[in-house]
Amino acid sequence: MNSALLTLASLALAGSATAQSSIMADYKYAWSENIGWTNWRDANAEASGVRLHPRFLSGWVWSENVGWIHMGDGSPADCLQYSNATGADAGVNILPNGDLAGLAWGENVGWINFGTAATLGGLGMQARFDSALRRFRGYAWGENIGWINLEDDARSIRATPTCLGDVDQNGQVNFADLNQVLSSFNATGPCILGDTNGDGVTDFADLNNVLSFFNTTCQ
Ligand SMILES: [Ca+2]
Ligand SMILES: [Ca+2]
Ligand SMILES: [Ca+2]
Repeated sequence: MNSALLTLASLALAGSATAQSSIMADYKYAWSENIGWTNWRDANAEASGVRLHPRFLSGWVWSENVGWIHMGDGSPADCLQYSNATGADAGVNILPNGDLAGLAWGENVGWINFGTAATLGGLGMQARFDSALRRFRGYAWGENIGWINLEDDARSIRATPTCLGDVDQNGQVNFADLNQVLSSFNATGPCILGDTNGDGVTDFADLNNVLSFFNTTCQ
């Protein structure tokens, strides 16, 4: 194989490892009463499907009936969570208790609200991520499409375990990630590369994330 081809092949491999959907192949569909099935994994051959970050989601959901739904661009303006104050910084966040919050954008159906705790929290049916079961639950609401059901046990959306130590998101936890944590150790504030859990500080919790996932190949 000539070197140009080899370079292309390794670039393609690196690309797929960098941004692969974290939704499980057997648990990738959710149902909406008005738009039918939505697929959370397969956008762009899984490279652009929904991805779970410690405190937010990113990627694209495909609906056969209404097209693309964008969960967020993976880069909140403050590096911590989407503000949802402007369309450019909109997306779905994960709150500390697992409840989802914020807005997804459907190219043909407008805003979809994942922050349903105020409406459905009393019933325990708010849209949320159950980190023990690794599955989404509850209901999201779109003004134009009604409910999206994440609660159906037969057809649930589940995520592979998050590889928290992969600071540079290249699909491997290795010395490069360890180095990022050590070189930003004790730094506080947004946009710190070594902050693996997105809590605004690089500390022992982040070091522990790298060490406990060390040499792991991530999803
Ligand atoms: Ca952004
Ligand atoms: Ca890495
Ligand atoms: Ca941290």
